[in-house]
Amino acid sequence: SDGWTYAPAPESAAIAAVKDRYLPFVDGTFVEGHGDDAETFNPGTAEVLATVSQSTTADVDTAVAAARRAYEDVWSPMSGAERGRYLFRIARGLAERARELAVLECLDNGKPIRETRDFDVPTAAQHFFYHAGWADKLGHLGLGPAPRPLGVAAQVIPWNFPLLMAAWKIAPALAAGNTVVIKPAETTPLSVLVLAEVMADAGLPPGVVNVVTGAGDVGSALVNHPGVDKVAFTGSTAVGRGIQHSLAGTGRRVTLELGGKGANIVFDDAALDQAVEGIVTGIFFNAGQVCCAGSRLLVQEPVAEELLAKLEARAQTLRVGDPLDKNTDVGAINSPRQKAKIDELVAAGSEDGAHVWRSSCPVPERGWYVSPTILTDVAGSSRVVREEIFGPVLTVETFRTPDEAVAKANNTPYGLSAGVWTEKGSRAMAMAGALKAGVVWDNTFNRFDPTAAFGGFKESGFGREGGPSGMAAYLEEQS
Ligand code: TXE
Repeated sequence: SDGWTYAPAPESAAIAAVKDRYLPFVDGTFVEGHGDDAETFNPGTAEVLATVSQSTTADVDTAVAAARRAYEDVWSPMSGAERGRYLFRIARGLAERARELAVLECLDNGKPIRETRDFDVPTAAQHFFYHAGWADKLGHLGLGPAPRPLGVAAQVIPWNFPLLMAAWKIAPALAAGNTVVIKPAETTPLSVLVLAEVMADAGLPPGVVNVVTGAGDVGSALVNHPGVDKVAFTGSTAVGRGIQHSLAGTGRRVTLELGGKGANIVFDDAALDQAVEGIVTGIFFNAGQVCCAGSRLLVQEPVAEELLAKLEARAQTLRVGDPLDKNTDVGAINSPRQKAKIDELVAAGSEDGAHVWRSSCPVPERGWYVSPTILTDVAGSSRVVREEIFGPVLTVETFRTPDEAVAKANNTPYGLSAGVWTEKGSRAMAMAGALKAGVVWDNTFNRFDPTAAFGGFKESGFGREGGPSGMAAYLEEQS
């Protein structure tokens, strides 16, 4: 419906298009950062993929100053209709370079090509198409007579959906008339730097979007920069909390999208085969490195045994391996650090008495892989039930009544996502009302749409991305 088509370029060309070295993008040009170069790795092979010139705090100053100039002189005075045309051109540019971007994202992140091709890249383009449509209709947001942009937005994004998180953050900011300085995660900067090329090719005026590179120190300098009016962060709860502290009292607008520990709740009347597919999507999509993953399965006692047998049989069929292989279901873990965290938590669960089931699918010798893992007999107090694992690891608990399911699902400091599997519509609605989660899926899981607001209750953050409220987060209401 949005004119999406896949680019016909052969994959070898897309692999050959990966450059040896990448530069930050500031004020409309790719410029050397003033930090030491850093390497980014291919998680599928553990080999160096490319070298990336790193920004410094001084480079952040330059980028914020460029964004300020672009905001004052060009972008905020521009009509919404004209801004919308740039966003449409960026969306089309993403579609044209879809194959290249899908391969690059697969190589830099480790997720399967099937996911980058069918999800990350097309959904990123959709976000630009959707927000392009808002740019000349801001007066219809219900925000009063004059929705005003905020100014310069500082955006820090994680490594699990690099291109898509960039699109989530940049598209609404630009549609609303803000300018942007964005920092991708240090392990996955490449697709965002190619997005910068797409934006430059779309003729986006210099300074409207700037991409700085680097790790947490650069991210910290960016979000704490006095020249910034709005901060949007997606990442760990610990860093998000720190940002909230350091910005308190500054008057800067903040939205935070943090961790999760989503419950996937299966009632005894559910269509079990369909539920199995939803559970698999919920926890093995992107190898579970998803903030809204359905990482805790809660199943009603009468069907627990049958569901678990079906689930283990299905999980055993998942192919773990080379992310570039179109038949791969579960790719690599993004970094050795993340893999170590997953392994450590599974070991802790085992020590706490959990029964560990693990797929016997062969796994490549090189690269960072974790096979699908299911933990049963887990104690409610165990770290595996309480902490975000962010890997292909599912815990399983049982319940008897809907009230017990709600109590267990809500027994977490997080509140991002939940799933409910039942054939009774009234029960699904009642459960949704009782669950403290920003998104509740009914008989499905991990479905996303630019029209729907996404964000967390409780310690999963605040503010929404997507839909009209996502736009509102980049606007000030003036009467
Ligand atoms: O996150 P960080 P990490 C969770 C997940 C994962 C854990 C750790 O459980 O295992 O967090 O991941 C930048 N000021 N999520 O360590 O450090 C950093 O450079 C400003 C859930 O990778 O939060 C990167 O660009 N920025 C999550 C981004 O923050 C800082 C996605 C995220 O990195 C900073 C990722 C600072 N002080 C991890 N320190 C989700 N919500 O989807 C780091 N950064």
